[in-house]
Amino acid sequence: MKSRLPFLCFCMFAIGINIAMAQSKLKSQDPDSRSAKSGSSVQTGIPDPSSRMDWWRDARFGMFIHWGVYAVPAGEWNGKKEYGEWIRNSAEIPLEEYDQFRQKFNPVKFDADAWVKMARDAGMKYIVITSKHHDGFCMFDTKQTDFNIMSTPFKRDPMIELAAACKKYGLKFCFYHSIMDWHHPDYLPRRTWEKDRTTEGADFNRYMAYMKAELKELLTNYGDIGVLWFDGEWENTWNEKYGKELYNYVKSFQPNVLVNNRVGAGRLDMEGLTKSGAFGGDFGTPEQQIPATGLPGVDWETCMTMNDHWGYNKADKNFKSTKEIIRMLADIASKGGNYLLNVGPTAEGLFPQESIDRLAAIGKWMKVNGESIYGTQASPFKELSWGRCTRKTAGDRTILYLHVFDWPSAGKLVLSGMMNTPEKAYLLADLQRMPLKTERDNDALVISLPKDAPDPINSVLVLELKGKLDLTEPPVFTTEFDTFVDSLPIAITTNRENVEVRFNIGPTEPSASSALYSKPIGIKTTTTINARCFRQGLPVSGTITREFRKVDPVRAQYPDRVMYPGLRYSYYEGAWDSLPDFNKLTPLQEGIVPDFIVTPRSQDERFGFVYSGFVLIPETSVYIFYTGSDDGSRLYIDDFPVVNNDGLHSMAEKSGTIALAKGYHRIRVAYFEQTGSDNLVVLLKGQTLPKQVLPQNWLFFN
Ligand code: H79
Repeated sequence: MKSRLPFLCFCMFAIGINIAMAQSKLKSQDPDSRSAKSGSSVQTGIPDPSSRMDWWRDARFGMFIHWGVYAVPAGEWNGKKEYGEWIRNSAEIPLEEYDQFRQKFNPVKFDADAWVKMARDAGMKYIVITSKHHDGFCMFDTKQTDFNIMSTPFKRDPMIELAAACKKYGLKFCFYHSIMDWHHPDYLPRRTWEKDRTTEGADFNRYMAYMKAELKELLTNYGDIGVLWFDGEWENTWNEKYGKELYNYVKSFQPNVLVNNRVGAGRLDMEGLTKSGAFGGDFGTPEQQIPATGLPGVDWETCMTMNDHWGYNKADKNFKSTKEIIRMLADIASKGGNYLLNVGPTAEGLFPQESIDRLAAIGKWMKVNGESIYGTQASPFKELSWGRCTRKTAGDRTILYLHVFDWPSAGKLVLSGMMNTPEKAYLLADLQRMPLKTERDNDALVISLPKDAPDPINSVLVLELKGKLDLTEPPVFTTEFDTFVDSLPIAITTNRENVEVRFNIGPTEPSASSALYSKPIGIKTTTTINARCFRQGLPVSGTITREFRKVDPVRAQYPDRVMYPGLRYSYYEGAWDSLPDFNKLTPLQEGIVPDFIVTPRSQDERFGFVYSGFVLIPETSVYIFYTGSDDGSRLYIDDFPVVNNDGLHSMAEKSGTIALAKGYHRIRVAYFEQTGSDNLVVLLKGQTLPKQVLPQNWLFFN
């Protein structure tokens, strides 16, 4: 459906990270997939994407501020008290009536210095504030519309004051700017309930020009901007083309400004990540949720309310506790993400007292423990029963920060799954850094702790390690094949140092006396293999086990008719969300094609193809077939369903396995495209055949 910018691929992989170690500032590479720093971008004139994002990755914690004229009703309309910044839409307030809030918006108690200081003291490194929310009201001095802060009794531009305060306190100043706009006459669509707002003469391209003019002001009048945080991109008028245009436009004023993924049109719901293949800006934006696991190679930021509303709601007292917030911050950092925590100030210009209290308490914790959050990377461990882990790695040195939520009553903390013995272990809250006793219990490190936790919410323990992180990961089978026809070489690898891999043929776990792995194991019958890492006669990993099955290949077909190069195709039209039963439809066109091309058709969207013929398999083997398609596809060999890649999606690859004897086999591929871009590619891989596009000269019809 969507195409990918080559530039973005570069962002994803050419990312180096600058890590501040406990005492010294060292440069290094992250052991995760965010590594391999590229120096080449310097010559191209494009700012190095890694250094561009360094501050953001180091920051880990920022403040979101939702402030606008919706703070005047403070969440209440016609007796209902459930509203927030969406009040105009949810309570269906007509434009003229909503406009009245303007006259009542006079935040005389607004003190930019105090706001930014509260964020700074909470340990936050950036502020993202609503320059415009969905209601279209501009909280800055814009020349593009009167519907802005200068036409309120306040008559001051709070953004000028906030920009100055951010500069003073060393925070990055950032804007949230809504794409959706319920006020501008050129924005489309209208709300479904807005029966009397005509769309006549509305021109979305003119709206785009309006938004660009606002963004130009935001990027030229307020100094350096850290992030442009777009939102409200999901309506049908927005698309990837506009998104890329806006992305490039904002970077033309400030090349270093970061842009969130909602500038594009490929966000996957509130999980906030971008569909594969779609344009995703600089980082993903999970909203009100934390991903279940880390997302290697993806930058992301969870935004979250402190209570249940973004904009000020006077009745909403359902605030998260300081404990919840601090633990969420550690949880997010342990998964490699940022936390953007929201405050909804009042129409007087004050933070709610509950927010002030929580910010102060978080700040107290951050003052002691900030080092375990800033500039850290995701935990190397999958799950820790007592808390979370963050880390910093530089060269051969690693610091692990163990965030202990549940302080062990027996005074011993067990860290399973790592063989390194730390050079130092101490509590971050302990200024003396009194060494803690550590001992080894097989694959676990047992750390002796004082009886009482230094912090009832999250006490951080520091482990300083030298040498490569040695996690007790089992070895891996490198072959993709679980089945074979005649024989299969089984290769096993590990990237751990100073370990030997021992294996057993059969169901039993390997012991120190099992066979030592040195070269691929050749098998000729159905075989189960178990393998495990050992060091000095002791197991230092779990065991992997896999069964490799000998299978009979599907016999080749020998049609008695002559074979001709190419495939038969049938072409259909229709608006499908998944593959239809083409057998029940009448093709609009039929003919011969050299391979799986999707060009002989009369329209760009809403069409389908079925290709059928024979594939000449050169040698008996197990084969993996793949289809890459946008949208759905299915592949059948000799009527066996081999690949199911059905459904609406951008370019996606799926595979399936089948054992085939040498010779001709029937092949059929069904494909459909709904809207957006179209693509179909069929590939295969054999036991000795590298993965490749199914060659044209293997395809026949009769
Ligand atoms: O500014 C705050 C909210 O006002 C705004 N985003 C945060 C940062 C927000 N707008 N809408 N929502 C939150 C919830 C809306 C969700 C939905 Fe959809 C919009 C459901 C269907 C359309 C986005 C697109 C989520 C799923 C598809």
